[in-house]
Amino acid sequence: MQPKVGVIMGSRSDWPTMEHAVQMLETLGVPYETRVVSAHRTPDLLFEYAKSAADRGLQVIIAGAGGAAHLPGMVASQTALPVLGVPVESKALSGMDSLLSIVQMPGGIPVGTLAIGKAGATNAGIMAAQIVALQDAAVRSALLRFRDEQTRNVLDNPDPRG
Ligand code: RP5
Repeated sequence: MQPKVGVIMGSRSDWPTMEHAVQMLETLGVPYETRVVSAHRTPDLLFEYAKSAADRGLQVIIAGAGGAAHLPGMVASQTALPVLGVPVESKALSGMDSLLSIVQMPGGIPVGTLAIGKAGATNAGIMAAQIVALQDAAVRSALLRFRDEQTRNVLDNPDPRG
């Protein structure tokens, strides 16, 4: 199926975080592609990927990076597609460096920045599906089912001791 979401990350070392975005897209039935694109190590690929994304049928890009996390912002500078940024938890600064690098965009070039780490990647997957769902009834139904199950799971298990 034609991918609607691009999930990119600065390094293979980001995959343990970014796989949570991919898992949500699979759960919600959203076609996606995933690959490593580094702002610093493969800048030409970054430009080529971002510039061609819309013409290739992508509707949203999820970009995860850690440390000096320039990938989401630079991708956003080269496409009018919505870009969701996931700050990967870095060893040195626990992801605060990633978060601040991604969230402090100058006015005019937005990146929708999620939380640091697994929760951020998970929510990036859900939010990308929400954007796709604006024009895709099957994804909308899957999202509503997911939310219902999540609610039911909490209500059916009220005792926190198990
Ligand atoms: C960033 O540098 C990547 O997004 C990664 O989070 C971080 C470290 O990369 P590696 O040195 O592990 O490849 O570009």
